[in-house]
Amino acid sequence: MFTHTKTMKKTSFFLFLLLVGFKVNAQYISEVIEYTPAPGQFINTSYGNPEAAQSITGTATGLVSLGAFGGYIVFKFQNPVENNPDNPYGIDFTVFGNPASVNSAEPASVFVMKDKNNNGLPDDTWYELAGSDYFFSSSIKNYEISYTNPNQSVAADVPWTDNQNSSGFVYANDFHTQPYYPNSENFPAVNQSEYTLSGTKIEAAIDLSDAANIKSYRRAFGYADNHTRGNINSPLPDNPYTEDIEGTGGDAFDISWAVDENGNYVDLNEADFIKVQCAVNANLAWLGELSTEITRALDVAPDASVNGTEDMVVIKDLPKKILTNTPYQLEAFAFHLGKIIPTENIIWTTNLAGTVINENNILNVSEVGTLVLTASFESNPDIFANFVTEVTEQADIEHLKQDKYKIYPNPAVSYFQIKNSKNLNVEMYNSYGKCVKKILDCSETDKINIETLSKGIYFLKIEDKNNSFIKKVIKN
Ligand SMILES: [Ca+2]
Ligand SMILES: [Ca+2]
Ligand SMILES: [Ca+2]
Ligand SMILES: [Ca+2]
Repeated sequence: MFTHTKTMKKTSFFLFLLLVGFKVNAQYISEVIEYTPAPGQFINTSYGNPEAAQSITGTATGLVSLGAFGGYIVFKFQNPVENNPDNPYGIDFTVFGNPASVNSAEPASVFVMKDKNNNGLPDDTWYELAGSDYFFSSSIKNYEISYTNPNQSVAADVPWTDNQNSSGFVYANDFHTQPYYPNSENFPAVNQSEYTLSGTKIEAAIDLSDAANIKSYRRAFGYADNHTRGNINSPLPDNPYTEDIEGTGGDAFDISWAVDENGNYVDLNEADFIKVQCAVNANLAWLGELSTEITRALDVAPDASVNGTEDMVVIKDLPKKILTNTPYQLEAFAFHLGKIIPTENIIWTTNLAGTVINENNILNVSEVGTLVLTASFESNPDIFANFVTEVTEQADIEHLKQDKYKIYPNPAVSYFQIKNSKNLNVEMYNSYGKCVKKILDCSETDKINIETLSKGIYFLKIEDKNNSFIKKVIKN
């Protein structure tokens, strides 16, 4: 808990008076200094050009897309953002994205910089604000991705390679027909053959199993375009340590979460510059790439009278389905005001008999059913988090392999077939999410006729006895 001595309170009070005289009103973004998006379906449109970047300044609600992983924007406020201990829940500023629900998060990492050399430029050290997922083993620090310009006059898939030996595409879709690679007219600083973006990549928590209701689950705290808005005229920010939306909602940030390049917390009294960067590399089927949007940001004023939950447990997501007699590594962290408590132990409990969690937090379940995992503070069992997953039989494991149902030929002209298919239900969606074909009891020998469909990208929702998969097929 934060406790203040009387003298500290007095000092803060005078500081508060000073600030009120200084700021007059709440501070909004005064200047966007740099905007370098990754390729994406909104890039080079009115949501992805230099004017869009400027639209997030001031009190009006703008909209700028950062594109796929690594795209970023750098902005400042008129005055430095203070890390004032009297700020509600420690929150110093709020960034507003546009998630419509808890299932439409497009998480971005946030970094802060002090203008140490006092030249008014963001040429000093960036410190990442370590959010809830920063410490997970699946988060990759120093992730680098290189995008190659497909050099077409219309939308085309943009190939990428990363420093983890992976490659893929930012897929073109039918919604947006302009090239997705930042063009020279809007982005003269972006190399027109290839460019590289780097940052911390967090694992996507997306669910494509229902093509009509694609989900990207919200992270616990510390990411932009992650949490829905509340009352934007409220004087209070959201409390990031509760599920509910308080005050303005949006994504609340505390400068005290700043870490150095080794992941150690650093003490910063204020931030002169703020950078927001898309932190996930993922495709959302017919919705296109996961890409952060930012609408505006707000500085938070001190109010020492505000109280609320300050402790939180964060559990790393497991798959929505897990297998019996298979080891899964569990991870959970204890936070106080968003900083890891190194001395707090996590206690795991579950609802299913035959569940073992060993001293290395390896989970093994022997019974099928709905598993509810609970992780709580050892010092206070009232502070806990739950995660729910379905446990299925070992025999299902083959069905979890995405490669099993390969589409061929792909691209296809008149028909395609589905490798290994047997008793499958297949639904075919166009890029507007409309179902254009349904096939029941599909087998590998079935040639699925697409002669009458118009050219473009389609998504197949393939369901077998146990699972559903989303596959992409191109009709030429
Ligand atoms: Ca703070
Ligand atoms: Ca500087
Ligand atoms: Ca909250
Ligand atoms: Ca968004």
